[in-house]
Amino acid sequence: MKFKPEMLKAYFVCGSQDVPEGQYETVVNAAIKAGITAFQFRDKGNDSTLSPIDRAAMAMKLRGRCAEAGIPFIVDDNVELAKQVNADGIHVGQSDEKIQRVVAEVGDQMIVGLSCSNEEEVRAANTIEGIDYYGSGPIHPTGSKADADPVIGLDGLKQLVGLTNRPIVAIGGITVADLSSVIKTGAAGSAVISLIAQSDDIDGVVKAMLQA
Ligand code: TZP
Ligand code: MG
Repeated sequence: MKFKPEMLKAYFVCGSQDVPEGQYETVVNAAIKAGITAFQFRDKGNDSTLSPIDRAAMAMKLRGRCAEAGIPFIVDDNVELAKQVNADGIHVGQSDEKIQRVVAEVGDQMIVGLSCSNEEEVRAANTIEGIDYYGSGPIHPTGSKADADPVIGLDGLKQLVGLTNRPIVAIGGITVADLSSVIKTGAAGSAVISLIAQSDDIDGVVKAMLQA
């Protein structure tokens, strides 16, 4: 699937650890139905409620749902799993598998995203060919990632946007009240976990993301 910055507008990131046990598929299906523009499969080792076999099966299933909906299915961190399910994309952090290796291995067949939390990381990433988009440092404190980098705020986001021609998606503690401010910084959209995963109005939240 060819990358377009519009895919970052309403980007849902989620793993089984982010929802009540047994609800993962239901929540992701609801988000897809509501119109998310991308989905990231981020099912994390210790907190995951899925066994490795169930994880691969779930990835395959959700991969199929995204394909039906015409949105990219992006795997967090795990290049092997991304290849196994023929994912549309892979997203890695600074401490995951080296971005140069990821680009060399799957860059010609997959969308490649890289988390860049500060100026230094954006400048370094700019020199590496084959990265499609950056995920920002956390905008606000987040309860969804234990080892999150220091918060950068909307001002920090705006700074990062000014350092690159590549699209940046904002992440970290984003609420509905932030959505239009995020877009005003020049970022391509917002990536959220809890805003959707913990919502009792997934339709309303996704509409707000699309309209921001
Ligand atoms: N990377 C930086 S913050 C974060 C990730 C994966 C968690 C975002 O979750 P939430 O619930 O939208 O703050
Ligand atoms: Mg990671």
